[in-house]
Amino acid sequence: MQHTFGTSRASLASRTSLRRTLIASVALGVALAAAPATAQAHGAPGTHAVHGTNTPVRVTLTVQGPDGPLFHGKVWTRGHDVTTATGGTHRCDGTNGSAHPSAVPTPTAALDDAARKRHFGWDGAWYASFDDYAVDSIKNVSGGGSAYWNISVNGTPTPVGGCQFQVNAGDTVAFTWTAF
Ligand code: B12
Repeated sequence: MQHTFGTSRASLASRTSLRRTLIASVALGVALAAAPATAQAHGAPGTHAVHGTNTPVRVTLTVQGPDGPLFHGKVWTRGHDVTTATGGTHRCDGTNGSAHPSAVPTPTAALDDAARKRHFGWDGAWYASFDDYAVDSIKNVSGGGSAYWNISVNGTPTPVGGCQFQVNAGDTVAFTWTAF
């Protein structure tokens, strides 16, 4: 009897414990599900944007000219239409050339955002064949036939033009004057 009574109390305690565990698990699940969404919505540096979203991201932008740095700073950016004197107005949001199915932040859009905020100019010819701009001059510095503005992200030259490549929060985007 003692044993039966003991088992019954233990069984009740076990069911109560199981219910508490279930409630705690559900609460934890809800909290975990909400946490990443909050971080992404704020675009915190160091976090990566969800692929395929155009949430503004903060990147470090460097423009390295032939005689030294022309710009270095952090910039908030997202994919958007840009306008250049030579190339006119076109999208620059990663959907260029069908590189991404929906808009994303890009290197050239980051350059454009920095240029607008810090009041400097850049220019680029539009190539319909690539659905992209060739960035030809920044702050009136151009390649002049013997150099070009190389685009790299985190130290690696992009394999596509600056409106086709996706940048993520915390990335380092560099436009570097590079001699042929
Ligand atoms: C030569 C060349 C260059 C030269 C062009 C100047 C010169 N003195 O010749 C330089 C070194 C400047 C160059 C730069 C870049 N290039 Co390039 N280049 C080529 C290459 C090998 C031949 C182009 C060519 O002469 N075509 C023949 C002429 C007759 O046709 P064209 O239309 O007049 O050619 C012009 C355009 O191609 C333009 N151009 C060259 N590269 C690029 C890149 C982009 C995005 C755009 C819009 C235009 C453009 O310059 C050419 C000369 O005026 C092609 C590969 C290929 N097989 O096409 C890659 C190619 C076009 N380049 C490419 C890339 C990625 C770049 C860069 C973005 C690399 C980088 N990360 O910096 C940069 C452009 C950066 C910027 N400032 O916007 C890619 C483009 C892919 C894409 N879908 O966007 C290609 C296809 C190579 C590849 N990865 O397969 N490039």
